[in-house]
Amino acid sequence: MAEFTPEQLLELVNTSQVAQGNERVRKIAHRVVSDLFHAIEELDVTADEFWAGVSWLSRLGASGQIGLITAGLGFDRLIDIREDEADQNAGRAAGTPRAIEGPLYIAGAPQSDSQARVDEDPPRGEVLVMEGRILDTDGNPVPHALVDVWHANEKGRYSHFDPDQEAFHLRRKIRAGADGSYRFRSFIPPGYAIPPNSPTSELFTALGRHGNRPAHIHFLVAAEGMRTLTTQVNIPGDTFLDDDFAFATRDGLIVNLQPGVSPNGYESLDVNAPFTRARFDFVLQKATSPDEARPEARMDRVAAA
Ligand code: MBD
Ligand code: FE
Repeated sequence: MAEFTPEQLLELVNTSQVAQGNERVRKIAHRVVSDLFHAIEELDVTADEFWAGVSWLSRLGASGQIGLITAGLGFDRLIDIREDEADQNAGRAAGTPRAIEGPLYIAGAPQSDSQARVDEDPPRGEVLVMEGRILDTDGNPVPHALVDVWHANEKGRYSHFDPDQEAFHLRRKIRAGADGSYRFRSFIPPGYAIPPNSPTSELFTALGRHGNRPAHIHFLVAAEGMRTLTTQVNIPGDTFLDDDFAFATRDGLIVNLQPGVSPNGYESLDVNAPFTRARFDFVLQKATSPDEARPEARMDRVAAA
């Protein structure tokens, strides 16, 4: 018989098998396909609507913006909320809150010891030095952590995703000192907005949503024996702090800015005039397995070996 009701077809799709395959992938795929079948039926999705959706997904994939959509539809934050819950249940919720990596990380930024100048002359905004220590949850310094930092340029764009910027512009890795200290100089970045005339903006327009993020700076902090921390800090006062299109901002991650700090002691960062400082300590959990201490970003972690 090759005539099916929708339920018969779904059953066939979900049970067809000539080899074992991967049980977990089968389970998840069956659930997602079932939910989509049912959504199409219950919402009476038309053929044109379905193919418009497939066309959009095809263009989305080609544009490299899938990670923007997962963030904008809340999936990235959902994953973090679930990790927070798992931590809570395991009694290990302490430390700097995690915040989503976002889709704009690039591995392999230039590395230096203790400090870095992340931007280039002339400054493209208010000069900022961010400094502090990497600590464990007992308050002890974590020696020689690797602090990978990245942020947007003065137009809210990220290098590697913007043809107007040099490779690794505003991306640096800093090997913190034996006492856990790090510092870097850059400028206070503006917020981010999704690219106009893109598959992402197309969906957001149709949803009646904006695509703005408040000003922020990203971090991936890794150290031997410690759980790798992915987080972001936010610049205070931004109008989108509580209206982030990626739902990524969190309490405890809004830095305190001290304006007018004397440049004494900051000459090696080319700071020669009063500047704005943000002091921030990153608090890492102890790793419970080597896997937790892997210094990779989210996709690199799961890339085929
Ligand atoms: C960003 O800069 C970002 O940090 C996230 C999470 C999503 C889109 C752009
Ligand atoms: Fe960002």
